[in-house]
Amino acid sequence: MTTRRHLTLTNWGAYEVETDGHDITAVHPFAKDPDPSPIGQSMKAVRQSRVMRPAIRESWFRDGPGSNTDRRGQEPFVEVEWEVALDLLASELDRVRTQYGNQAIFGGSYGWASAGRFHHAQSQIHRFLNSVGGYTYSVDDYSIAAGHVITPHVFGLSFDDYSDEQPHFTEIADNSDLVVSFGGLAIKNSQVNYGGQGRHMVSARLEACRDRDVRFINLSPLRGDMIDAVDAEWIPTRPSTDTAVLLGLAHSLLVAGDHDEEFLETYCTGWDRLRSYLLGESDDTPKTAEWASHISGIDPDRIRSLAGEMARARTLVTVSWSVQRTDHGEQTYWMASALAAMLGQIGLPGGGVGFGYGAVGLVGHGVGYHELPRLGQGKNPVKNYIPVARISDLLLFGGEEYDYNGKRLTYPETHLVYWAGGNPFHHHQDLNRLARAWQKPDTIVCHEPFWNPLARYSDIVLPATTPLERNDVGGSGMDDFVFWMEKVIDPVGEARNDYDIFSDLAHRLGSGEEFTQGRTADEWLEHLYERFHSRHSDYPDLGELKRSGHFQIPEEWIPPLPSQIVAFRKDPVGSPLNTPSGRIELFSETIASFGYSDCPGHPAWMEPAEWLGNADTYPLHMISNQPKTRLHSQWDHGETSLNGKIEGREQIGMAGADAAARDLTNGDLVRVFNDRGACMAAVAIRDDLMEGVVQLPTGAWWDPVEPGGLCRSGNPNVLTRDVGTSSLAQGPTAQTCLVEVERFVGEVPPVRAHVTPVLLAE
Ligand SMILES: Nc1nc2c(c(=O)[nH]1)N[C@H]1C(S)=C(S)[C@@H](COP(=O)(O)OP(=O)(O)OC[C@H]3O[C@@H](n4cnc5c(=O)[nH]c(N)nc54)[C@H](O)[C@@H]3O)O[C@H]1N2
Ligand SMILES: Nc1nc2c(c(=O)[nH]1)N[C@H]1C(S)=C(S)[C@@H](COP(=O)(O)OP(=O)(O)OC[C@H]3O[C@@H](n4cnc5c(=O)[nH]c(N)nc54)[C@H](O)[C@@H]3O)O[C@H]1N2
Ligand SMILES: [Mo]
Repeated sequence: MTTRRHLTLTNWGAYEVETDGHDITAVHPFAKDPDPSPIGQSMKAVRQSRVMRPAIRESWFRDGPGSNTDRRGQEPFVEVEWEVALDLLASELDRVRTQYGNQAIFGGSYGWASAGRFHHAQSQIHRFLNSVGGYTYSVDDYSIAAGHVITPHVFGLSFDDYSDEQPHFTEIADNSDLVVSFGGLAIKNSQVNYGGQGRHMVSARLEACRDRDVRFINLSPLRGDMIDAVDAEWIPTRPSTDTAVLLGLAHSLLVAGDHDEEFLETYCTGWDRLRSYLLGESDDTPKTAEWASHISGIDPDRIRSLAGEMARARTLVTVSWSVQRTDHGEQTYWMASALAAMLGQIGLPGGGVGFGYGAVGLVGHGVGYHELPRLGQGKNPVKNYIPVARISDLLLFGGEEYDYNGKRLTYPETHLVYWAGGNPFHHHQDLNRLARAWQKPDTIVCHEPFWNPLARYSDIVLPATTPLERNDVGGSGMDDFVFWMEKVIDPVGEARNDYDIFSDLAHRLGSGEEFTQGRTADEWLEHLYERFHSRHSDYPDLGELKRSGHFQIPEEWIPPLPSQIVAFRKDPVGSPLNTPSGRIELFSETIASFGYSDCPGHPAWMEPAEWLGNADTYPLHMISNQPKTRLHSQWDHGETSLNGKIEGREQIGMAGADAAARDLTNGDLVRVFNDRGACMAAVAIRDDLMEGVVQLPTGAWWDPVEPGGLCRSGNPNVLTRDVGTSSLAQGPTAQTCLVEVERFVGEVPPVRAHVTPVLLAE
C-alpha cells in the first residue's frame, strides 16, 4: 500500500494529509506552524456520516413543495439520481421566483464553510442566486453584530477597519503596561481563522508581552480565558454585567479626578451627557464602584483601585467578541470606548481600546490586508435583507415590520430557503423556535457533506465535497501565506463540488453561461490565479505554487495597516473622524434620534433579560462559548471532538459548589433546562469557573428525541434566547441565558446525532 501526502488548508490551520488513496491515514501539522490545532485530526472521519447521494424528504418527493412541513426532520429521505434532484430543484426555484418573486428565496446562507478561495460555498451560492434573479440576503454576522453596528456610530470607522487599526501584539509588547481584558483572550479561539492561517502565533505573542512585563487582567466568568503563561490576575465577573463594571471604573476615574478632561474636550463629543449619567444627575443613580459591585460581584475596592492603576499606566482595554453577544451588547463596546476615552490614550501606541484579540488567530496580527484571488459574486437585484440572526423572525413574521439601525424594515414572505456552507441548527439560538419557524417555507434546500441537523431538516439535500476532495488555492487576506490545497481523495459517494451543482442548476435556469463563463472548476482556479498573478507578478505562478505547496509573503510586500485613529490624534481638526461631529461620539445624536428605548444616545446599563441578578426559577447563567475541539459544528463526528465528550455528550463545566448543591460529581449525566428547551450533558467540575455560572460549548449536532424534546448530544442552543441585542443592531444574544441543571433520571437515550437517517430507494 503506498501512501501519499497532500498539503491542505483549513479554517484551523494547514496540514499535510496522508492517504492510502481511499482513507485518510494520518494528519500531520504544517511544518512551519509552531502551535498547530488538534482539530485537524478529526478529518480522518471524512468518510463518516456522509450524504452519499442526493436525497429528498419523502413527503416532498411524493406530494411536492409544502407537503407535511411539520414532518421535516422526522421523515425518511428518498435517494435519487443527480439528474432527478437537479430537475426537481430547478423547477421549484423557477416556480418560486415566477410566482412570488426572488425576494421569496432566502439565500443568506450564513456560515463558515471551508477554507479555499474558489470553492468557498458562500461565494458560490451567492453568485448562483444572483445569476437567477437574486435573493433575500443577510447582513452582519453572529460573531460581532452589535460591534459592527455600534462602531461606525462611535468612531466613524467600520468595525473591521477599527480592528485593523487597534494596537497589534508587537505594539502591545513594546508599549503597553497593562492590558485590562473583558472576556479574556481565549487561546483555543485563536486556533481558528476565517479562510485559514499558516502559523498559530497568539501564544508566542502573548509570551512576548509577558517577557516585556506587560500585566494582564482577565475580567471574565472563566479563568481559562487567559493562558497561564501571562499569569493574569483573574477578576471573576458575572456574565452580561460588563457595561456596569465599565461604568463603575469610569465613575471611579471621574470622582478621583483621574480622567483626561483635555482628551474628552478635544477629541470627543457628548462628555457632558455621559458625565451627568455617571454622576447620576440624569437618572438618580450614580454609577459608583459599589453600584457596579452589586451588579457584577466584583469587590468595589478592586474596581476603584483598578481604575487608578489604569489611569497611571499605558493601558489597553480589550473586549472579546463574546461580551457583545448579549442582551444590549452594543453598550459593552460603546462603554469600553468611552472608558478608553476617559483614560485619554486612544491613538497612542499600545493604549486605547481594542476588540476581539484572540477571537480568531489574525486579530492583532499586524499584517496589512493583501489581495488574493477571489470569485466575483455578481449583483443582487433584490434589496430585501435581514440582520443575520433574525432568521426565525423572518420565517415567522413575513410581512411584518421591525427596527434596525434607524431603519424600519419589513420581513418578506419566504417560500424557499437555500443553504450551502453554514449550519443554522448549529448557529441559531432557541432551536426549538427555529424548528417551528422552519415549518413555514414550501421548500428547504441544502448542500452538505454530512448528515448533520441542517441536512436532516431540509427537503432537498445535495451531497457536497469537502476541501479534501478538490483542488483550490487557500489563504486569508490578513495572513502572510498562500497555499495550494491539493485534492487528497476522490469525492466520497456521489458528492459534487458546490460549483458543479450550481453550474448544472444555472444551465437549467437559463443563466449557465453567466454563472460558468464556460469554465470548469479547475479552469476557474487557473483563471482567477492568473488574473491575480498579473497584478502581483512577484508571487509564484500557479505552477510554482503547486510544486512548492505554499508561499510565505515577505513582510515588506504587505502594505502597512491604515492609521486614521493615529492621524486623528495628531490633528483632530485636519483629520476628523467620519462621525457626524468628526469626533469620538460618547453621545450620538443619530442614535438618540432613533428613539429606541433599548439603545439610548449614550452608553448605559440596562438590565439584561436574564442574568444572575434576576435568576429565580433558573439559577445558573450558561455561557455557551466556542468549542476547543471543533470549529462550531464542523467535524463533530471526528476524533478530536469525540474525545472531548463523555458517552457521546458534551461536558458542562460547573463550579464545585454548584455541583455539590445538586449532589453531582464528575461524569454524571445531567439534564440542563429552562422554559425554551432541555439537553443532556456530562458534568465536569472545574475550579476555573465562577460560582453560579455553567459553561457548555457550542457545536454538538442537535439531536432531539422528538420535536421540541430533549437534545441528547448537548447542543446549548436549545436553551439560548432568540431576541436581538436591541433595535439598533438586532444581533444574537446567545450569552444571555439562565438554566437549571439536574441529575438525569430514567433510561438514558442513546445519542443518534451522527447516525444517517432512514434512506429509501426511489
Ligand atoms: N450558543 C451560541 N451559539 C452560537 C455562538 C455562540 O457563541 N453561542 N457563536 C455564533 C458564531 S460567532 C458563529 S460564527 C456561528 C457559526 O455557525 P456556522 O458557521 O453556521 O457553523 P459551522 O458548523 O461552521 O457550519 C458550516 C457548515 O458548512 C458545511 N461545509 C463545510 N465546507 C463546506 C463546503 O465546501 N460546501 C458546503 N456545501 N458545505 C460545507 C459544514 O459541514 C457545516 O455544516 O455560530 C453562532 N452560534
Ligand atoms: N476552537 C475554536 N475557535 C474558534 C471558534 C470555534 O468554533 N472553535 N469559532 C470562531 C468564531 S466564529 C468566533 S466569532 C470567535 C469568538 O470569539 P469569542 O466571542 O471571544 O469566543 P467565546 O468562546 O464565545 O467567548 C470567550 C469567552 O468570553 C467569556 N464570556 C462570555 N460571556 C461573557 C460576559 O458576559 N462577560 C465577560 N467578561 N466574559 C464573557 C467566556 O468566559 C468565554 O470563554 O471564536 C473563533 N474561534
Ligand atoms: Mo463567529
